[in-house]
Amino acid sequence: MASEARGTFDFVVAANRLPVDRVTEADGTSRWQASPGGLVTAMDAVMQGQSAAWVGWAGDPGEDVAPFDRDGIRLHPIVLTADEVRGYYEGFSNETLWPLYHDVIVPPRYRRSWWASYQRVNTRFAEAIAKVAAPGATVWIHDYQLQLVPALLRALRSDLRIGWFNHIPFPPVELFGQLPWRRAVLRGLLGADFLGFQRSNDAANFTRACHQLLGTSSSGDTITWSGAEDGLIGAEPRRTRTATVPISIDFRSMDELARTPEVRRRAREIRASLGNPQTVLLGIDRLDYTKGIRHRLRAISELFGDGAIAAPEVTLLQIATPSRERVSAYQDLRSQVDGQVGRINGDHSGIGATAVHYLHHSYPKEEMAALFQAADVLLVTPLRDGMNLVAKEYVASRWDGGGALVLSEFTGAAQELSQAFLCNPHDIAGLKETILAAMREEPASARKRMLAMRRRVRSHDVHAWAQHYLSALEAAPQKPIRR
Ligand code: GDG
Repeated sequence: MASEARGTFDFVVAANRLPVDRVTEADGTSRWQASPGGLVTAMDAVMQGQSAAWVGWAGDPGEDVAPFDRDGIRLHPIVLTADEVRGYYEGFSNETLWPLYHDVIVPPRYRRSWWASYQRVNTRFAEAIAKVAAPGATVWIHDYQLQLVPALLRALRSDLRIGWFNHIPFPPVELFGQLPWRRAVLRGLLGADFLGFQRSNDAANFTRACHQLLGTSSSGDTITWSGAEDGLIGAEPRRTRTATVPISIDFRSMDELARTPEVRRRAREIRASLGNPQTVLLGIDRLDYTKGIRHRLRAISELFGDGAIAAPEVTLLQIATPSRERVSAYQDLRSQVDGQVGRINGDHSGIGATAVHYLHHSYPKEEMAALFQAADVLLVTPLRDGMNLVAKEYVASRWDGGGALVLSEFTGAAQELSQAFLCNPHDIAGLKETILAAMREEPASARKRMLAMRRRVRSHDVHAWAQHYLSALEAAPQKPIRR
């Protein structure tokens, strides 16, 4: 392990979580295991060969872990007490910001003690970054859990180049304005040189909120603000550039994985276990109320009820990955989905003819790739989603040009994957028609759609995303020169 460093890292990533999970072995010992995910892959590619550090929570309350090195990257754990996990993470991040930023699908809860905890933890992140960053270093902060960090960090270290990326939507000011601490959040973000968003509407919503709530001015995509009032930024007007930088996936590795003989064999095995239906419909989501699982099940239930589809010829395989299980809205959602699936199967399944196969588990990447291969139609029906990587992973897995994608208009992905079967999940009649259209599409035109979507995701992969983001951050507040 390298000696404790202070201010030597030229590139620093800050995210709620470190890119590793603690796993406990049978003998009680524990070790760190890389957590899977696109962000980790993307950051890995840009961090390699640089002196780089990652600041984040290790995932267990109260755990004081010393900084350690992994694959040439310094991991700098942030300690959260059990109270802070409740206040900053489950409370303010997941029960206040998450629903507020996803169009108040469930009512956000505004609690002053959670806000105090959020401020405290954001300060701790800023102090940790200030400690590890080298003079003039580039700092890339991720997501809604860390919105105060840009300004807090700038107050400690004005020499740094600071960027923030929003993985989730940014709501219209009519909703954002509900937040009792709305001005403090905007001021926090304006500490950055560059703010990246998934969709142009998210960037526009942010700019409008700054204008209405802070009185900033903007020209093109640059916001100008004299932030002296909070004492954090100094008397000079600051300029922050905002832009749309939609995230993506590691196309090549997903494509390669899906082509392996093991995955192909497993895909055939999955179809055989389902009784080799004519049509396998698939849903894979975190069990989250933003993902539109209930609307999807409603449409499917009606399609079975109408006799438009029937088991065993058609079956839905719904994977719902366990998520935020301590938050009550997620517990409610689980009971509702359990109930809906039970009712559909009670009404529409037969012996050896299951209408909905519902699995509340998470699976390794290989199994995900096999599920994608086994599916004729993937149903991605969120009510609101920053991007939705599952849609892009499906496209990357279909090297055979097969499969069809039903995709909600309310995802960031819909802006790029215009050849998908786009739907409005609130319109159940429309959703039913779209599902049937995807099932009935002629193979030749389905293939054309899939190949067009593959070209898009291949050329706009996660590596292109990271490069694009970093060149924008480097040039901000100017636009980067396009090569
Ligand atoms: C947020 C934004 C934005 C899911 N189940 C399993 C599994 N997954 C993987 C998927 C995918 C990822 O988790 C989920 O990404 P999504 O984009 O679909 O959704 P969120 O978790 O809500 O992510 C979202 C994203 O950030 C990135 O900016 O796109 O809009 O909400 O990669 O494959 N992976 C494995 N087993 C599972 O069971 N291995």
